[in-house]
Amino acid sequence: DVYADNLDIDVLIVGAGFSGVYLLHRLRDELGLNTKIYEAATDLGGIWHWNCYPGARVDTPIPCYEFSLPALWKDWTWKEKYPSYKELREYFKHIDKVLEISKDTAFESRVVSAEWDNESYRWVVKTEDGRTARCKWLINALGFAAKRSFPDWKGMENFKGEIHHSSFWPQEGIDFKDKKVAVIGTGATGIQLSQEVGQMAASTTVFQRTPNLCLPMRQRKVTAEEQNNAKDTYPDYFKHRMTTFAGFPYDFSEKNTFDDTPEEREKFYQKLWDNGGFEYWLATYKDMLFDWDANDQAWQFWSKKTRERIKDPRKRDILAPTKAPHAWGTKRPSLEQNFYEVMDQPNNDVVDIKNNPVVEVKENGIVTEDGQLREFDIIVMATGFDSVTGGMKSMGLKDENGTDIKDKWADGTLTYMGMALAGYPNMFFLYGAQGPTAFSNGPSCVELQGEWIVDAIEKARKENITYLNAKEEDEEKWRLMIKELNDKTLFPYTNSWYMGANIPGKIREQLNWPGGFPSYEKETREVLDQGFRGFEIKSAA
Ligand code: NA7
Repeated sequence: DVYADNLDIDVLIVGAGFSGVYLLHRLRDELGLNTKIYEAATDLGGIWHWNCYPGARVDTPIPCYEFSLPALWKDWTWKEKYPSYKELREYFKHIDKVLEISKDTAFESRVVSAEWDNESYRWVVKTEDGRTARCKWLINALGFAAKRSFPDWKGMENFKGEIHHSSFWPQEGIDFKDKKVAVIGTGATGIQLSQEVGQMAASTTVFQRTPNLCLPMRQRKVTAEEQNNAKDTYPDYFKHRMTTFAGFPYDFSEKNTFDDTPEEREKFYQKLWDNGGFEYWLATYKDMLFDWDANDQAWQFWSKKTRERIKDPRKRDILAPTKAPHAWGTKRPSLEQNFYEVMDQPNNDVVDIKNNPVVEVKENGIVTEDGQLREFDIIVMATGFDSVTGGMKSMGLKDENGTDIKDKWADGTLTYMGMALAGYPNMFFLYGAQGPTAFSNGPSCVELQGEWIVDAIEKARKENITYLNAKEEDEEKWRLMIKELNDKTLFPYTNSWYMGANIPGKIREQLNWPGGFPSYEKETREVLDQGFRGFEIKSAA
């Protein structure tokens, strides 16, 4: 019984989103290991369980945003090119039916402590309600958005209306009819939310600190027939996505921006723009994220295209200013469908809180520095997360000497390959710190890192390894590699959650592997091929 106290198993996975589900299947069904999942929520799906705000959908087109396992895609089709959280939840139900994940998942099981026992070589993991599991291997499959973040505005507790965070949305929904709504934040979430709520509420006011340089999604319905006709090509499609920079079905051009004439460039940008989605970001000239002049060309085209959609001149200058707020593409662009038109409606508004910050929340609304009080019935926080590192820092994770990971990471993040931690033997994590995480398509990244973890555990078992601990000097090398790669790009110049800059006091550093899939795969595979290079090993006699 997965809910039993004193579970004694081979592998415990924390989290039942894409990462946890994938690893449970591979470790249990292929390696035959006694594997279980602890999940804080009441269902599978990870982010797609928590995020059920209106308009929540994925920014990756199908069939890229799914597993490559034929058993899963052969009988599955989608309804929209960019599925909503509702369809994604259906997909998780489908996964459950085919792979039987739930039977080995304990729901409502939030992990509050995980400590290594140096006598028995087991992890001892405790849940909030007091159950304990002991396991030979611990896998943190928490995703990068497990710890939500709120502004610390004065007076929030005085607000008489409702306050919601996008990632803690009532499962029964919220009635926005005739309501005056404030949406705080313009990340991927804020854009999706305000685009949708802006069509339902009496008025929607977006509080924007940084404009989101959104791209057109080009959403469309997809038929079962067109998908089934394409399934012959799926094996190659899924193989190909692993060879691209970010695990998408496209990659950066071989060309640099100024290899083309201005006319050729305009044509190329227009083609990417018309294709929609992230192509304008991830299939563009290869120097766009490295060279200021090249980047400026991408910015100019974006600004021209976007400004012509907004009629109100004041809103136009806030949402799509003439001067770039940051290098284009160094902060995550959201995909929108009619965000700019919805914001342009007379009943909706946008407040520039970079120049006119919030000073206080009153019982009936929000006051900005210019003294104006705007009244609201509902405030929606789309203020994001203590991204990438927040999850693992919030589960009571301690190293073999009893030091909390918060202390290990107090002066900056250290990991080995974005999958292991020195001092935390027999533990792996994925889709988190210093992996390809934020610069990747989730399912692709999960398969890339998940495959490595499966192979590592299998190798360790074959070699009777009972203790596998990353070395500090190799963590340091990994951190340096990330820094060197990142320093060549334009990312360091922008305040983004990629750089930890969204959380006050957080160290400013690149939190993701910015080198792309092929280099990540090469580096990590070498570690296995060279006999767990960079790990301290103990084996059973
Ligand atoms: P993000 O991308 O972190 O966006 C959060 C937004 O909230 C962003 O616009 C922030 O402004 C704004 N924010 C955060 N804190 C504050 C405070 N204190 N005051 C005003 N505004 C604030 O989170 P999302 O949920 O949208 O998306 C997370 C990822 O999930 C997304 O990238 C996808 O990969 C899926 P800022 O830009 O920092 O000026």
